Amino acid sequence: MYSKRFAKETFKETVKDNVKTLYRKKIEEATPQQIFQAVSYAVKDIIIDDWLATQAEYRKQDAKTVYYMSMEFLMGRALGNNLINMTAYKEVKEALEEMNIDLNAIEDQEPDAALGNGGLGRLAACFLDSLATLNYPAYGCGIRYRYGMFKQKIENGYQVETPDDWLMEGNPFELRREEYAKEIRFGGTIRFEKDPVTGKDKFIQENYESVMAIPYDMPIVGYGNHVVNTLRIWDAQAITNFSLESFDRGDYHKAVEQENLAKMIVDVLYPNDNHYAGKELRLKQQYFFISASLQAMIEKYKKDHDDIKKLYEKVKIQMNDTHPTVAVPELMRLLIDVEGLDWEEAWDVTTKTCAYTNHTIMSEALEKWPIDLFSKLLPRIYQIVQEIDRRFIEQVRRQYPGNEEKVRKMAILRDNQVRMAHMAIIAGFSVNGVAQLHTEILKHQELKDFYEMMPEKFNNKTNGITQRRFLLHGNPLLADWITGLIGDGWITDLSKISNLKPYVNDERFRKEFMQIKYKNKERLAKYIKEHNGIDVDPRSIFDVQVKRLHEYKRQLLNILHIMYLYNQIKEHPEMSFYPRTFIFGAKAAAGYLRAKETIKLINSVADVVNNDRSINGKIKVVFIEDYRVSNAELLFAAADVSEQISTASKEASGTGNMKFMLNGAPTLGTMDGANVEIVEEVGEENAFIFGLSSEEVINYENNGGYNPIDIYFNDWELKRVVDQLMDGTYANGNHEMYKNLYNALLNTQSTNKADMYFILKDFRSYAEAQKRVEAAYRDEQRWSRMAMLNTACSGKFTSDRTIEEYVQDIWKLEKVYVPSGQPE
Ligand code: OX2
Repeated sequence: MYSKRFAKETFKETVKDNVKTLYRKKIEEATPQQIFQAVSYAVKDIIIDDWLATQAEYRKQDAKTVYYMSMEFLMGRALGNNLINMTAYKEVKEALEEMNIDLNAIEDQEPDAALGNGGLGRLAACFLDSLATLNYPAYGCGIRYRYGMFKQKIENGYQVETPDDWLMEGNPFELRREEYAKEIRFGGTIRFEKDPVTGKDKFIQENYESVMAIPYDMPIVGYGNHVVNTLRIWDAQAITNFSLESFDRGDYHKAVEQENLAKMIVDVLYPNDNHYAGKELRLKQQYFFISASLQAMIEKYKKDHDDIKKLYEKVKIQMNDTHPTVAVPELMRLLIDVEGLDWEEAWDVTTKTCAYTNHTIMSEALEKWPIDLFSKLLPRIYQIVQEIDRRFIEQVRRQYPGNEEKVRKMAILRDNQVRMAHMAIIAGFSVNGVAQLHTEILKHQELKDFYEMMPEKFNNKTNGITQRRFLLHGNPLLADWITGLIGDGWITDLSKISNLKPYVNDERFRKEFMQIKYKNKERLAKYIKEHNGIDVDPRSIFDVQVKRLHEYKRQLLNILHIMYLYNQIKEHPEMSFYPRTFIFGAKAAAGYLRAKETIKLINSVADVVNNDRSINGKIKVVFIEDYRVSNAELLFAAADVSEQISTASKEASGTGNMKFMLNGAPTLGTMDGANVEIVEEVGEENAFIFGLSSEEVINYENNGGYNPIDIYFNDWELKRVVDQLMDGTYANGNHEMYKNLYNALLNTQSTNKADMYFILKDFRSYAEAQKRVEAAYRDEQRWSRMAMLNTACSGKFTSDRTIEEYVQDIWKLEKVYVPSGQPE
């Protein structure tokens, strides 16, 4: 498709020229990083033509556009992915080989764009890939954090965070768009005036601080269709650089303050997953990128349309969790104060434009801003929120006369807090959960009152992942093999992967499938040797749990079980045991003590177990340092077992579970999140399910929790493991090292806070499921069938399916076909 421009010789020349102009070097003298830059500029050069053509076509067709608003976009690396989607990966690999350059090594030069924490941010990235591939006009809007997700070092078994200086060498794919800069105002006071001419109310913000928001655009390349959408991330800059005239030059202090404010706002991504910290700077970040994005959106709309009241016909705003929900009052402000609409008109537009996705029911993740903080930072926005709340309460009272309990539960402003989720639900025309089970829990538990009052808004959109990154790019051996059998239709239509099913019955194909898995395990073993210095045997079972460290995800259950197995093997050396490599990867939020203790425990168990010659290498434990998108691709491809062991009801969906499935790893998991739907697709006999159901968990919770003490005293093997947290076995004799973990399990102060994630309760069920895993793995025929069936049944879990559902039910976009932007 890009054959014309990717004519090998031309491409090679461009790379050489780039090395020359950028670095005054010959290609033979260039460092790998310099070659990465030179290659990336050559690739961007080609993308630009399609980027221009796409945007021109959108404008020509006056196409409706979705704005995906998100504090996080966990993009990972761009070069390999862009080449894949340009369908030029193999050609470029060849071209570089002819210059003695290894594309893989060049790809490794690129830092991950880690502008996200975990599932929520990676989902946003997968959605952008699918939107472009499916020909839908879309913007991703976010923040260009100076430092992304911290880099994790493991020192002496502990996590140490270091800054992620991802822009150090420059980002070859981004474009700075100074001309679209927007001013953002914080604080000050609001003066009210009647316009002498129109008689309309006017609200004037005074004594505020402001910063400029500068957009950087990154291309989002669709697969093989010439579509290039835009991820627009905003940088902040002091206003003094812009209009020295309008600024009081004498006020040096103010200038410095504004400089600092600008630097601080976009300085760093908050490294919390599923946890709200309530920091003022975070609210500044939110308002900063939302105000900038909405101003740009309206400006763009007005270029081609003059009736702002019909804005909703051309744009939809999807709010990725509550983080961007200040979009509701900000859109109201822009429509009323700037565009001159009255309240009802503005409300009509806003409520037809904004839609909200909920990603969690964890109460500690719910954003509730203290009113005094919120109103000081955003005085005009706060007035608007008050008016939204006032009108909503009136409506509740009309619908439920005399029921003040409803008002108390549903209001936006209550107990000196602004409840952002309530605002999003009240103003949004759509509220969706991210897996069937999660949406049902929202409707019947967490958001019950809202569901009863406005059932029509609620809908489910089960998450998905892009097969282009997580199979085509991450697992080239399997991708080629699948294409050889069923053709390459699966790349843009993953339902076609079910055409593998007939081959599952043929032993020859199952063997080939397992040989590829073996090669991927060798690739990972090499990575582990290089990074951890540990030898792992690719013939052992690769049992993998990679995801953020969180109590509800229960890495602790996994490691306690390993401690239990180790005790067993030590006690019964003759016991038959299939060798197992337990692999973990996880970052803990910097201030999350129990999470950090869990990392230390995993590493300590690894030290003891890996160095105990007496167990003949039957168990190996590996902690992958700095788990991120780029090494995740290696891990999914090499996994035999996918650990998805959250406390039922807590994991809204999960998306790692889908990536493992796609790469042929059966799920060992609870009936939680999207695991339920995975089992539905692949069949319960091809997964290993254990543990309490979500109903059982919710039941316990509604009745004051459960008491783990009985389990502890009645199961001596489990008791021994729990006691080993305190007896120094994994702490060189230190009895305090894991006391927070011990207390979390058995707490001591208040029993209803003991083992809140049901680890002891689910332990035996988990251990038994692990036995089933071993038995299944021993039976090669059976295992290869299970593994291959997982791949063959993964069609539902493409983000292409998810995006089509958002488009049909929520955004109602039209596909736009783009002629190649390549000059002939
Ligand atoms: C995550 C959820 O925890 C996870 O279950 C889900 O798959 C992912 O979002 C994408 O929907 N922060 N991260 C999440 O929710 C929040 C809040």
